[in-house]
Amino acid sequence: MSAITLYGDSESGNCLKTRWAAEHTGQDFDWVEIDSVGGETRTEAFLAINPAGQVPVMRLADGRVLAQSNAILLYLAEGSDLIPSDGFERAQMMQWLFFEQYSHEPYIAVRRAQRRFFNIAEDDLDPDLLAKGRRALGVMEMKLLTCPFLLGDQMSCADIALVAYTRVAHEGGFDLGEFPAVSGWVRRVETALGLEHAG
Ligand SMILES: N[C@@H](CCC(=O)N[C@@H](CS)C(=O)NCC(=O)O)C(=O)O
Repeated sequence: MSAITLYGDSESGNCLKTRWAAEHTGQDFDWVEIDSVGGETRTEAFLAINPAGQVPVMRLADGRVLAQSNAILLYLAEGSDLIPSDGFERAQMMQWLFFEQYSHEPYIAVRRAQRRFFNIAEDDLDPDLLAKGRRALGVMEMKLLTCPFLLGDQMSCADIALVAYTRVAHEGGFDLGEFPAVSGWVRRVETALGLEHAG
């Protein structure tokens, strides 16, 4: 048994962030596959691990448990070059992590989930999801026109968090062709993480 156990759904960007961080930083971990769409996050056994009923969750060998993808990502990246040593740059990384959870994931990941996993018809989707998701991609585009990664020349946790759902945004009906700098960045981050292109 590894010192780290990650409970996650391989179809979920939130969960994949944590797996990529552990792989990129060369840490051993066990992956426990949880079918979040099929209801496995709501079983009594799972709720005993995370009362919030969500993946990802990380459990350490001493029994400590951590939820929330970006908190797990930061824990796994501790001491690596995914976290800048400069205080202001670290705060900029956090800025992107909060942006991801408040202004990106609730639109891009949710629209993708509604289309891909819940088969909701296009006409029944909330139009706000497309508009607000496109706005988030526009914010990223402006930044990525000026530098290869969100903080500059070095990949950080911000790129891992934001690439998770951006690379599959087409499954949510978003056209990344409208955002060429974002498209180039997706390929760059995928290469740095050793991932096949999702497009
Ligand atoms: N803010 C949380 C969101 C986690 C989340 O939405 N998890 C989904 C899968 S992506 C889930 O477990 N859904 C199952 C459920 O709510 O029962 C994070 O970043 O970890």
